[in-house]
Amino acid sequence: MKVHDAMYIGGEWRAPASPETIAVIDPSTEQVVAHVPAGTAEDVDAAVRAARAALPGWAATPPAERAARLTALRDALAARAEEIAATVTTELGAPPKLAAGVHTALPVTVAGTYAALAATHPFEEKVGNSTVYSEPVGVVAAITPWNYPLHQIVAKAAPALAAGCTLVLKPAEDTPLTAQLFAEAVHDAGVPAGVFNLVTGLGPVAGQALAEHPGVDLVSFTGSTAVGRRIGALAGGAVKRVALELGGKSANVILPGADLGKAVAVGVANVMSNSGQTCSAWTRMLVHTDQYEEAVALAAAAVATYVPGERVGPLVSARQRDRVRGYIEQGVAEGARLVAGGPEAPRETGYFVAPTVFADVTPGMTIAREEIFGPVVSIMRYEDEEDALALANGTEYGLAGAVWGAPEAAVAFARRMETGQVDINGGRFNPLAPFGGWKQSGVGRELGAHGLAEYLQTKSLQF
Ligand code: TXE
Repeated sequence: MKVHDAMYIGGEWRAPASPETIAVIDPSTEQVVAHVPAGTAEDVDAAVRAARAALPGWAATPPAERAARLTALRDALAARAEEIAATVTTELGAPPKLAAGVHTALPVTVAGTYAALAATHPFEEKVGNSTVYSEPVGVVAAITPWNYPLHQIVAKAAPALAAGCTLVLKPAEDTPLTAQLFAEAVHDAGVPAGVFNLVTGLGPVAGQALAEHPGVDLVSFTGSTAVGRRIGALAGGAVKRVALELGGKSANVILPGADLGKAVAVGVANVMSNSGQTCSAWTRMLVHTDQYEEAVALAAAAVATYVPGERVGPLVSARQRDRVRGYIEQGVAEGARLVAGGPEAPRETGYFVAPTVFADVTPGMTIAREEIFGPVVSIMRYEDEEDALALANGTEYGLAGAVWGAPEAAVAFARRMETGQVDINGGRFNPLAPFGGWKQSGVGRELGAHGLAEYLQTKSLQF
C-alpha cells in the first residue's frame, strides 16, 4: 500500500506545512497501518490559492473536454479497483465483497454518469428573449465523511468538475488513504494542475480552515448534523453557497399488503450493510400490530445470519463503537425489548458491535429519535395507516425510507412521507436519482442532474 506523506496541491504532491501526522487504524485489527499529514490552515490556503488560479482555465474549458477528463477519471478509478477496494477494507473495515461493490464499483459508475452529463447538459439555453448560461459556482470546499470513503468524494468531485468548478477536498481523518488514491486517479486522468487539490487533516483544524476560507465559493459537506449546522451558519454569514448532507432516521414502513418475509429480510440487510454506517439506513422498521410478533421473529432470525467478521465488518473506530454500544445500553435502559445482539463485544479484537434488534421501541425513546450509525434495527408497532405515517414523519430527519405493500397503496403512502427518497417494494438504487434530505437531513442534492445543479449558477442575457 502506497501512502503519500504529502498533500496533492497544484498538480503535485507537496510537503505539508507541519510535521504533525494522523494515524490511520485498521478497525478489524486495531493496528496503525499508516500515517498521513495533518494539514493546517497554511496547507488549506495553498490549496485554495491553487484552486483559484486554476478556475478561469477550467471554467472556460469546453464541456466536451471536461467530459473527456471525467471519462479518463472513471477509467483511472476502474484501473485501481482492486487497490481501492483493499484500501477501503483496511481503513474502514468493509468486508471484501462490499468493498468491491458499493465502495468501488458504485463510485466508478457515478464518475461515468457525470462524464455523460458534462457532455449533454444544456449549459446554454434560450428562454424567450434571453440566453441563460449555467456557469460554475467557483472554488468548492468538499468535506467528506468516512462511511463511504470514495463514494462521498466522487459524489462531490465529479459534479464539481463537470460544472467547471475547481475544488479542495478535506476527507475524513479516519479514511484518508482512499482519498490519496482518488488524487492519483485525478492526476492520471489528465485533469489540469490545481483543478483538484487534496488536504488531509483534522476536522476542527483543516476542515474548519477550509469552510471559513474567503477564497471558497461553495462548501459541500457530508457528515454529522452538529458540524453541518456550524458549517451552514458560517456559509450563511459569508453569503456562500452550501450543500449539507447530514444524518437520517429513516422508516421502513411495512403495510399489511406487503410480502412480510421479504420486507423484513431486505429491511434488516439494509441496516446491516456497511455495519449500519449509512445515513440513509432504514433504522426504524414500522409494522402493523397484527403482524408485529411475526416480524420480530423474522428479524431476529435474519440478523443471526450476519456474523461479525464475515458478513458484517467492524465500525470505523473505537469512538464510533463506543457511541453505538452506548445507544444499545440506552435502549435497554429505556425499556426497549432486546431480541438479538446487545452491548457486549462479539469479538475480542476489532471495533465490532453485535448485530442488534430491538422490539417494542416507542417514539420517545432515544434509539427511536437519534441516529445510531451502527448495526441496530428498532421495530415499532402501528395501529393503522395514519398512525404509521405519524411515526414515519415523527422525526427531525428526512433523508430516505422504504414502503412495502400493494403498489398503489405504497406509492400513495410514500407521497405523504416527509423525506427525500423512498424505495418502493425494494426498488433498485438509481445513480441518477437525486439524493438528499428534507428537514434536518440537509440542504441540496447529490447525484444526477440535480447534483450537477448544486455546482452551477445562472447568468441571463436579454436581447
Ligand atoms: O462526523 P463529523 P463524525 C453522523 C453519524 C456519526 C456522527 C459522528 O451519526 O455517528 O455523524 O461522525 C469534518 N469544520 N455521520 O464525528 O465530525 C471531519 O473531519 C469542518 C453521518 O465522524 O461530522 C470529516 O471530514 N469540518 C454521515 C467530516 O467533517 C469538520 C457520515 C465529517 O465528520 C469539522 C458521517 C469542523 N469543525 C457521520 N469537524 C452522513 N451524513 O453520511 C469535523 N469536520
